[in-house]
Amino acid sequence: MAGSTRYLRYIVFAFVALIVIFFISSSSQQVPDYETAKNMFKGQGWAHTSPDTPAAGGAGEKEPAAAAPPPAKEPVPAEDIAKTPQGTTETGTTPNPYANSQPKLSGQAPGERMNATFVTLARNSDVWEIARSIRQVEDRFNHNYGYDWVFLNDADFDDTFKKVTSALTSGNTKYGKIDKEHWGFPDFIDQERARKVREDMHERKIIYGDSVSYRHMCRYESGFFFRHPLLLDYEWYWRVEPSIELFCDIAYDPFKFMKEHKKKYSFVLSLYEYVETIPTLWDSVKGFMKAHPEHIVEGNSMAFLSDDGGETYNHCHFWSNFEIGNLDWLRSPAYIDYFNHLDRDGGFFYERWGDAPVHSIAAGLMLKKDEIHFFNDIAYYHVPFTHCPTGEQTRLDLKCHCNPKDNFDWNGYSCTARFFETNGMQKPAGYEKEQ
Ligand SMILES: Nc1nc2c(ncn2[C@@H]2O[C@H](COP(=O)(O)OP(=O)(O)OP(=O)(O)O)[C@@H](O)[C@H]2O)c(=O)[nH]1
Ligand SMILES: [Mg+2]
Repeated sequence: MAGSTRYLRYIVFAFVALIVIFFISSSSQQVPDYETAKNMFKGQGWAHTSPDTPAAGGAGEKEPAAAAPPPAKEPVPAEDIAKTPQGTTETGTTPNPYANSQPKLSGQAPGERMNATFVTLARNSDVWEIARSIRQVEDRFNHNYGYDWVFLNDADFDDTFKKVTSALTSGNTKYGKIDKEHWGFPDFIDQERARKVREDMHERKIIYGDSVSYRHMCRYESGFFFRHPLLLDYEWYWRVEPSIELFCDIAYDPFKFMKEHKKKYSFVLSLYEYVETIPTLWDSVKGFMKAHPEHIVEGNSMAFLSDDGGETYNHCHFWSNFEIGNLDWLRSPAYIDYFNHLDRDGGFFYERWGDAPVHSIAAGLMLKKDEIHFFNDIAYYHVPFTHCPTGEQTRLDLKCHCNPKDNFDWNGYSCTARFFETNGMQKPAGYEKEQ
């Protein structure tokens, strides 16, 4: 009897051991967390050589408790935001009849989520181009995280757009219509003068030089998207345009990286702006600096923007079709004063100021150097430029499918080397071979 009890005990013990082994092996198949991903870069002379990146054991070692996002120093009073015409029926969410037609994956990556969303400005006609972008963002990153996606349009989104995009995304989708006052000529713009400029730019074959809608788009991205009612709920955004490509896995949460490392703005590609589109932008910026010296921070990136201490602009900018950034910064009094100053000078219509130099100059002057981050490990394409990560091991670890020869970073037309130099950062190992 004692013998059979012992056998029974052995059987129960073996059974329990099998259950434990099963749980251990299934949990090891989870997506690598931020720490694991960070370790992938160890020894490559990259992630740990930049002054941006903490030494092992520094910040980011422990998951902080889910904390409320820190408020902007002086948040724009709600009534000021409300002054922008958000209360009208034009804005807000367009009902999405397809929102729950597919089961949504909540995302399997462990850890907390940031208060963050993807944001896309698009027309209904962009549906198949944005579908390609969404598929890549989901496959390479978001299917593990399930972040929301906000779509904005100056017209109503149609059913096809909503159906296709909500089927492709793992997080919630929201569809907003842009208020007419944010997508149109402000009353202080001389329409006749603006029309002549467009004609002249058409003659001179300046890309999008004759387009009214492109100008509304650039002004909207410069000064309004972050104030759309659908964006007010979020602290972080990641801008995604139609027809982009992501070439590598993103094995950690870039939103979380931004927050943990106190970043406010980030980029993957930088270049020189087409001078004809911004002849007086820097004059306007100088006017702003004079009117609001209190907004210009110490330890800024003026050396990235100017070769003569601020007298002239060297046209370097971060390419804003990719951005991960902090919405509270864009909604801060400093940024709003900056945008309003530029807007009054009229260059969105009397020239063809792009949102890329507008955002970049703001980040360069109103953020500290180390609040701007370059994501070497996010491999990206928007016609015609590619950012393919420098460093073979990084590309292999992240299952990249870009050709390193296409990497624009160390090309003479890129400003990324300048970014490294002005920030006193060591360039990624192996960059010389990829020039
Ligand atoms: N709703 C809406 N979205 C627009 C309009 N024009 C541009 N967009 C969107 O604004 C973003 C930037 O426009 P793009 O046409 O891509 O401008 P770009 O990147 O400078 O130029 P491309 O080389 O053509 O990509 C994209 O997400 C477009 O879908 C418009 O008139 N209405
Ligand atoms: Mg584009």
